[in-house]
Amino acid sequence: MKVKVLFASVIIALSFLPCIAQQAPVPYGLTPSGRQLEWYDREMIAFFHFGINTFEEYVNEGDGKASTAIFNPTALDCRQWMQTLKAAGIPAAILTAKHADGFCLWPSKYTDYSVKNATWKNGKGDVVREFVDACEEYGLKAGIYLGPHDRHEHLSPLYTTERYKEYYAHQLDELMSDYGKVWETWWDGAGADELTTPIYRHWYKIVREKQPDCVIFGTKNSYPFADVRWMGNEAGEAGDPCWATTDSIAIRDEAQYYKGLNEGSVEGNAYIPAETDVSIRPSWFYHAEEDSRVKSVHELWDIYCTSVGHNSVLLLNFPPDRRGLIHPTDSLHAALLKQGVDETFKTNLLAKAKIKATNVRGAKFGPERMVDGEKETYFAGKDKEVKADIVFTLPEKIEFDCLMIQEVIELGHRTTKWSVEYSDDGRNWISIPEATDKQAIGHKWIVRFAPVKAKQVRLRILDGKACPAIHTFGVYKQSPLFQS
Ligand code: IPT
Repeated sequence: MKVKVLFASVIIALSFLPCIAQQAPVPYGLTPSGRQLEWYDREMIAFFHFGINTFEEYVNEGDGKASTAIFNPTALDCRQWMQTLKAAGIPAAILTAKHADGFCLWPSKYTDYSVKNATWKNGKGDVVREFVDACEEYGLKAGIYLGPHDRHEHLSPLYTTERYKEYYAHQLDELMSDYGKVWETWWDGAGADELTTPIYRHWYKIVREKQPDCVIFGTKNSYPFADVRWMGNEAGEAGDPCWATTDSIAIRDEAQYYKGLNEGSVEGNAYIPAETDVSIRPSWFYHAEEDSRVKSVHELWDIYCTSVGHNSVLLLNFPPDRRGLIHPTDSLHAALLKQGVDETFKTNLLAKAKIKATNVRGAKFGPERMVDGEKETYFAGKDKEVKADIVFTLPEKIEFDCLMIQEVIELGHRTTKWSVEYSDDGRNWISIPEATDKQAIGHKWIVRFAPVKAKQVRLRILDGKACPAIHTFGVYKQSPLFQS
């Protein structure tokens, strides 16, 4: 009798096994919030540095003394900005509503240092309004930069940090209340060291109350409230690795501080992915003398690969000129970047391969899920088995010079070491130096290398903290637009 019961329970247990194998892996460690998932999905965001500096001679950090009268764009058209972004496939944008000079692009009730006293539209204009309206018309997500550092306010003999805290809070309230949905706000750390974490806490509450979905870019003293972090330089080069997880960023040692921002930390105690801010021109604000120094399509592709392709989001600055328009060279290069990216990733050369893998969780998570181009499917290994080898065999030799891999970020950073190799006979494997012993994957990792011809490609997941969960893996041929 006892034996029969035992037998029956074994049968029942066994019949459950395939179900268990078909269950998704449980998340490992820290995972992204809904706001961070939405932010990752944008991949690129446009930055618009526009303000009173635009109307001065080669100024990027105004002293707060320039006369409001000089603000006078002759043909401001935010719809033209959005047309540039549409052609560049950029789904979100952030405007400098107030940069460090303190000049406000909207008619704030709390200062006279604004468009209210500009020559433009006889003081009746509101650039923030035109910006958010254009974003809405073109289906883009609007974001607002309200510079914490304010040189104009500092000029007042009555200035105190406490007064400024209230002044800024009122302005933040105006922007978070009166301009519709705000998808991101940007707390620049430049010049803002006197503004303490308790001050940011006060401001943070306003953002969270008025705009629950608003992503906060935070740095230095605002870091405790950050959804996304600064990535440590303004050259477009996120680290390799670039973990979404980081340790606290106390500035004990400068080199460690920048490295921490740039690379994150695999064992970090907070999930705060890196945002890559860089200008399409040498400066943040427009200067006609830089019309011939707009980053080339090839340079933009380099930046794309070390930002979007380094588990980061690219915040690319397009400074409007004195007319209030984006210069045609900037628009053209951004559109060509999109065209090249689309061409490059249009065809995953592994899509038609025969695939064999070790460590397959079950049919629902088979390795072919990495090349099916579907949003929801992915390859996963068995619980506790962190390694996997996946071999792709093509009917013919293919030539490729680029690879792209994506983890299922909802399940946390899992893989910590991976390599890609190729072969013609499945026995002798040749490594690709640029793709050997890589570390982070995250949302998207891109590697470029000299062209390779092969019939077989092997993805080796060599180490990790939990079984692999890989959404996409592909090899590609870079668009001719990116040949330098
Ligand atoms: C730098 C700030 O120190 C940093 O906190 C962040 O705000 C960053 O700017 C944004 O680019 S200062 C800059 C002159 C490197």
